[in-house]
Amino acid sequence: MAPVLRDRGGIWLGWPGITDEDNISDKKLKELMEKGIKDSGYDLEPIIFSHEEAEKYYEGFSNEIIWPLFHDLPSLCNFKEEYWNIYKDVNERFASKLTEKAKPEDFIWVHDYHLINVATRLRKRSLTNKIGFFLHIPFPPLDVFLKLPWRREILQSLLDYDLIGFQTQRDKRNFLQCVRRVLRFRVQARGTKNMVYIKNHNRKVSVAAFPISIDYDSFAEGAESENVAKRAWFLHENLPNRTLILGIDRLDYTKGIPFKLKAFKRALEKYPELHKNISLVQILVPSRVHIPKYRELKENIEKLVGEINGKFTELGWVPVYYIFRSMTREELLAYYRTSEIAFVTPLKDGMNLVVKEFCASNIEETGVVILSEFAGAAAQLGEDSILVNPYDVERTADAIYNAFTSDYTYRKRRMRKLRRSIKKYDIFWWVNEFLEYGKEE
Ligand code: GDG
Repeated sequence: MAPVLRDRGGIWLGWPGITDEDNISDKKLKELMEKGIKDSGYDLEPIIFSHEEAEKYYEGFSNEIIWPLFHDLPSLCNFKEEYWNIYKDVNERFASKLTEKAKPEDFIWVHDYHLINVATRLRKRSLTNKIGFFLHIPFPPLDVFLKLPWRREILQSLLDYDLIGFQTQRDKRNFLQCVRRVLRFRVQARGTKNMVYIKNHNRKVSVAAFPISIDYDSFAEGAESENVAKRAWFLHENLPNRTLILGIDRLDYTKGIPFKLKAFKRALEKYPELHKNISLVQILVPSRVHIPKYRELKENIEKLVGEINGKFTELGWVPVYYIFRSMTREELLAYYRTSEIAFVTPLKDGMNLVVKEFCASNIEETGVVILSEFAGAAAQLGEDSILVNPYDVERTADAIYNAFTSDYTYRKRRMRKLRRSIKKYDIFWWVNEFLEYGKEE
């Protein structure tokens, strides 16, 4: 969101990830906590949580209930009534701060599953501003959503917005089906393919899909910069005569990393000509590491990497380079620019920006994309990618081989099309679309 706010100005209200019990030594963070800061073009207003709120609202309701459920993994949910109560309290705190800060003409744009209940709280305070909501993660199908003990409350909270945006038509359809079946509301389709109206008593709620994107130019230009070119050259110099297949994922069970590693292993078993000619660079970005499920996942990933490397490594060739840390933007760009294949196989993903960033940075236009059909990005990029079902290890292994052997003309044609589409529908297009709909009566 940073490029957008820089472009348009405004106030960004959010949790900076620290609690009032943390001992903060960083000067900038201290300043942010005490009085907020002015960035170039917009203001940051912090909402600081207590340790209990961080645990039960953020890790609890948001990340142990909504996150797994909305990614179709209800068995990983930890449904607790106290999580729901504290979720409402924290949403109330956001609403209270918003009421203090918003001018009557401001458009209020609430982002993501942590804040679904904010509009309800604002309506109670009789705020008359237009309020939009964008869900960055998928919206689950009816039979999965029904498992949520607070299913009515969550739907009713969403209907307190004026505009609800989803990543894809699939998510929008799922939501509308839930509204029809759980709340028995009528849904009215309008002239355009995208927009649908729901009548919520005397208010009209608009629902549409807005596939999020990236600041394309900044990735394309960044990839061309001298520093990135040097880094990219250095990477290939150290790994000569070899195709690099790149995975960049936050440490999360939805990203399907164990399946991905199993598919890579299977490809090496099935296609010996890949030996010494391909290496997987798997970058795993630390996330939610104090939650036990995430720690277990990390151990499982490391075990699989160890097994593959133990079985296949030869002098001068390591099949998997595994990196567990965050990268600077420049490092990231160098990996994007230098890798021949993007390996993006989440089990379910709202959109997936990594695949868009890879294409934007692929300035030679010779890269190939292997993409999960369950990533939101597949709706836009599927036609020019190699689509896989990430649970299907055998066929994903074949996809690796097909990407590896695909010829220059095929790559060039498809990558050009992918880049054209991402450039046209970039992050600025996305914001304009949302705000244009937001302005409508
Ligand atoms: C949620 C939804 C949806 C990652 N590691 C580093 C780094 N990153 C940046 C990437 C990319 C972003 O983080 C990850 O975005 P994704 O879209 O892949 O995934 P989520 O974090 O799960 O995001 C997702 C998204 O919201 C937007 O709506 O697409 O479906 O789950 O931008 O570049 N950036 C740097 N160093 C890293 O180590 N600098």
